[in-house]
Amino acid sequence: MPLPKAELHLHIEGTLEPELAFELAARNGVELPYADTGELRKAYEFEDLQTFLNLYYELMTVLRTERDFEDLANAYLARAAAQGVRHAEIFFDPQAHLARGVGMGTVVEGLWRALQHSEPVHGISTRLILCFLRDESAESALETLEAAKPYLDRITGVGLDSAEVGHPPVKFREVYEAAAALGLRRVAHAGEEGPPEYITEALDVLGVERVDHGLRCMEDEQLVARLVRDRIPLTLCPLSNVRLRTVDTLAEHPLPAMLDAGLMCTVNSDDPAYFGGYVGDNFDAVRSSLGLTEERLRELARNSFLASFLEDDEERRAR
Ligand code: ES4
Ligand code: ZN
Repeated sequence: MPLPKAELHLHIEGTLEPELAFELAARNGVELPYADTGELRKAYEFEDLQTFLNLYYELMTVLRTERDFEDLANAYLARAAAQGVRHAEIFFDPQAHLARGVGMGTVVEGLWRALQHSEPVHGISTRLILCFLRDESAESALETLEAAKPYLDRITGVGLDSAEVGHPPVKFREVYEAAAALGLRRVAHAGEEGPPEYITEALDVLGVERVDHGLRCMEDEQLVARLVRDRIPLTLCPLSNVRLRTVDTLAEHPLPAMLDAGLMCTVNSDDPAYFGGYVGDNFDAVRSSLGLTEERLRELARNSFLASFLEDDEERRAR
């Protein structure tokens, strides 16, 4: 039996497996510039975050209808359930779809069709987190939040993702203030490729409760002390860091040092279809490459529930 766990850093568009991409391409009459899944898989060699994002945005053009988003989410939930996931807080990138003429309603309603039945079918409770693309303008983020207003009963929080360097959190101050005023929870990617200052800024300016990645906090002792003191959860994604060359090898991942420093770490899959594994595979990988003890692994699983947006009673039931 895999350890029961919550997944807190998961881009639903990053769960699009090559087989489903080709199936949806055929269903929707979308041409992909790859002959077959084998040829597509050869494109999964990334230099950095941007080279990955190029493929991520290209492939997601096959997602067009509510049914496509429903099928995508169901495929993820089935795989996650098999790896012990009991709760999932799922990111989605509406701007990447709105730009292609796919409406907010299509995305949210489609995902909802799967999430609605997730507890009875997969044994996974879920939340949705709408992410703003930080390489798009602040105005575009505000328009996106506006477009989400009819669906706020289905959306728990907002996040910030896509190309980090050159797009500091402060750019999104206004939209995060508006999101907070609407009662939305706040998270942001920070310190993946960007400097530790972006983590500080996400906390101070955006008011985030959780930091996605946060890996580069280790370059700033005072920041580490603050994150430890305030028990700010970090959603780490070890296989993602290796594939995007944020760390050279898994054996050199700072996770053990981060746990030793007292940081509240969680382990997640990020974009599992692209980075070589789902969340259980990330747990297996850190166990074998980093020699984490069973107690450490249980701590990571426990942290995932504590760091989630579940209420206390729901959280106890889930784990
Ligand atoms: C992402 Cl790994 C990563 N980083 C930033 N933005 C993203 N969107 C999807 N995956
Ligand atoms: Zn991410």
